[in-house]
Amino acid sequence: MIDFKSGYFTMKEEDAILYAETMLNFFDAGAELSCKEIGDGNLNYVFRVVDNNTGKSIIIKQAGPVARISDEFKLSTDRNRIEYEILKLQNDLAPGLVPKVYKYDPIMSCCVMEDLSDHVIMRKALMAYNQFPRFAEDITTFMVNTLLLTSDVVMGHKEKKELVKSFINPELCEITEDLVYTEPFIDHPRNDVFPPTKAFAETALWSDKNLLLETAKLKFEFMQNAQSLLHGDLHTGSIFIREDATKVIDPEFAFYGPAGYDVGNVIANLIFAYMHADATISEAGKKEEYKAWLTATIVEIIDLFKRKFLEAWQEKATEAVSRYTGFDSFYLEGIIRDTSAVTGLELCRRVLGIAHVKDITAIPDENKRARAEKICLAAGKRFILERADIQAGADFVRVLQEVEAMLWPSVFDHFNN
Ligand code: SR1
Ligand code: MG
Repeated sequence: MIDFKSGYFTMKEEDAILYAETMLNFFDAGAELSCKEIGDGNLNYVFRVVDNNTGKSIIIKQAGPVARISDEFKLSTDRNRIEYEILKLQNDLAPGLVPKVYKYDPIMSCCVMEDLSDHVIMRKALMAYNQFPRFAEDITTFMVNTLLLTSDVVMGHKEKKELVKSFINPELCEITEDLVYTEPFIDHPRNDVFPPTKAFAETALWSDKNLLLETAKLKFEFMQNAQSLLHGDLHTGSIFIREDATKVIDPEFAFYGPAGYDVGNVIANLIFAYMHADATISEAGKKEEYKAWLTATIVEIIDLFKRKFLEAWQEKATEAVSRYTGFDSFYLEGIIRDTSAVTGLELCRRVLGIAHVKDITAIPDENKRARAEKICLAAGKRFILERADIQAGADFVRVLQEVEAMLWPSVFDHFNN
């Protein structure tokens, strides 16, 4: 008989059923349980356990000892504790915007949480050209509440330092330091470059010493600036969405870092959706309408984030010097500068590095995929280099559209498609 108390092992679907039956007080005695492993991320196993009679369901998420994407990444299963604790904290800070968590099991390194199967993963929904009118409102509330309220501006400094300690996350931070800030900007053996994009990466990125220098500065900003308790991986695959609801999931990369890291990830991943729509919608009117919704959403997110951030600062700041004239705007400018830089880093790393996004890899036409990738790289480079001048929502869209206009499909591509 399997015992979940004597030591860790990686569960299979049948183990997750037994776990639900023997370790949780969730299903009725006569429940007829079935289970499917539904994880599609790079790291963990996600079991959905359902009572076939009532439809009642739950998620058991287990951290494995190595990443699913590659067993090169050996990772502490403590990330599951981080995920559980931060989801509880985020639910206090931004109620209703994360799933409810019910239990953390330090032996099995699993946590048990609300099943959100009535939502869809946002990346998939965007790739099917769906629009979400509430998203900008919800994600800016989530980001302002989780980022500002965990910073020294609002939180007592001793309490904040306790959180810095308990969310030290060295292995997952190392993944980001390597995969986001280092490898994509050199011809690194772990990169996975689409062959038609390689020459462009060599000329536009890898041979640019100034760009390398800026990425070095940004990497040290990421490692040294314990500004806010970040989600740490806030891409559209970490968001469950419905027309009337937004739920942020998967905060296992959480740690104290620069607030712009989260905001930049959101913006870059909307740009991936934009490039996917551009390459795959054939009807011109529909394409322009969908791209216009995405650019309006990018503008709204940046501008609303700034507005809500300053309002929350007025209402909630406790730090003695925080009300000196101009300090709030100075502080926010730094976050938006970092947002621009991280938008650029994320755009480059998802194209060149080991961890891709489906928005780009699922573009079936090779010429169109290569064009989308080059736009991401060229725009990414500008978001990094020009970060000091990118402050309004409209600036983000301007850079994207200027690059898009420069890399207009050639006459040759038109004849080929
Ligand atoms: C080895 S993990 C690769 C990527 O997947 C996660 O979602 C993070 O984005 C990480 O960089
Ligand atoms: Mg994830």
